[in-house]
Amino acid sequence: MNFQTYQARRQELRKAVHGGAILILANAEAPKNYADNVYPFRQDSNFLYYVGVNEADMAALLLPGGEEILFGREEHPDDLVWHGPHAVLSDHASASGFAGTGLRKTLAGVVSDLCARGVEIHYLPPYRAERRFELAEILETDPRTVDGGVSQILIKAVIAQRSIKTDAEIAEIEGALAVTAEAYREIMAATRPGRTEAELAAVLQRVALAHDRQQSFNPIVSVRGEVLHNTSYANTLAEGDLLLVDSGADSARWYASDITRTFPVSGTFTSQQRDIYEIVLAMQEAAIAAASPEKTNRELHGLAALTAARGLVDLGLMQGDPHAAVEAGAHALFFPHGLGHMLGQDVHDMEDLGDLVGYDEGDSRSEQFGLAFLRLAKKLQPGFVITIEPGIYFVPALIDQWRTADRHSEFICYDRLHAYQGFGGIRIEDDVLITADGARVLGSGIPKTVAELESVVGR
Ligand SMILES: [Mn+2]
Repeated sequence: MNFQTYQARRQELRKAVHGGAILILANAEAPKNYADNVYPFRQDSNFLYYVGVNEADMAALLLPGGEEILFGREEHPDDLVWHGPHAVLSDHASASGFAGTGLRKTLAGVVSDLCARGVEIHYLPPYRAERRFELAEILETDPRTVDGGVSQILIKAVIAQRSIKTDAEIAEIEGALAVTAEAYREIMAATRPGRTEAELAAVLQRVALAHDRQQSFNPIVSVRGEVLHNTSYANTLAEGDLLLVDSGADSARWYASDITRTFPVSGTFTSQQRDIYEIVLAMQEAAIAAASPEKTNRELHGLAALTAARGLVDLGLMQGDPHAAVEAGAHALFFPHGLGHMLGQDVHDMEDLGDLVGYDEGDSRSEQFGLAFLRLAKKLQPGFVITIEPGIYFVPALIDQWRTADRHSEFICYDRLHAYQGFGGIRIEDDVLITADGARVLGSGIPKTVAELESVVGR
């Protein structure tokens, strides 16, 4: 990716928005406890996509006539002392193909002049509170009106563009996956009874840091895999536990990766664990095999759910017609989340832009438990990169709740679930490219079958 890549992206965006000016703001540093002590910097993904510069407090303004201005901070003589030699605004402008530059503090004035001339300012939804105030200041409006003023046409144009990954972007995601694969090889080898979740989480951090990469999100490393977003690392691994690891490193250009593997702490699955594992693997394999531009992701989700229901009926944990069970939503006791999401510059790609990323206009999320958490339902297109991440979980509180309410008892064999107290959960996740006639799992492969995992865990 070079300055022409970013220029071309901006040109396409301007064409799609046709009319008005487009304002894309970089992120600011985020203070932890005082202004100079900050969280690791994460650039705004839209700014990365259209400008590609990883520096705080910048802004890009694309004018209707084709003029483009990159705004950045003023250099201070002391900067050389604190920051050493570094790229300045003119360097950033040539790296990203901007002809015009301006000081960030002049942005509000430029926008104000445009507004006075009746030029509409298109901007994207803020997801940080500071951004809302920043926009209010630039647009000379009340912060409470900022969200209502976001540009629908800009949102749709960005989604259309960022949804289709180019070869260079796919190479970035595979670059991220190479680091992630190394981290999984190391964490699997280091897993054994007596180790702590924290020690194993440190393996993921060490491998990414050794490549000078950040995590795409806070990793999950847990023997309580049934707690879906469990980011505490307080447990010690015991014989008989399953360890669920959901993590991914960023690429050099801040594209995400997102992988989940679940494996036995002892290195060998119990027969109970293996039975459930094989169902989850079958759910994932069925969805990957069916993935193509012919299908919607809602259909893939349904296929995974049906595979789960069939497997659980065979195992005696569910009963009745699997189709009817899925229709009723009974399988969601075990598979309570969506099959996956878009992946790209963000791990949940473009989630800041709302449900139009995953749902066509006029379509919306189901209200059914489980299906309501499906982030992506759209018809798939060549160039989409999605995660396919089915799971089966035994959530004691949820099982108790449903049993007490006698919920879906025609489909669920509650008496058989006592034997799964403390089982935890299993999820398997890969990153998948939709191609012209099917799909391709990205990356060079991370152990996934029972035999593959048993040959590497603890070794
Ligand atoms: Mn995911």
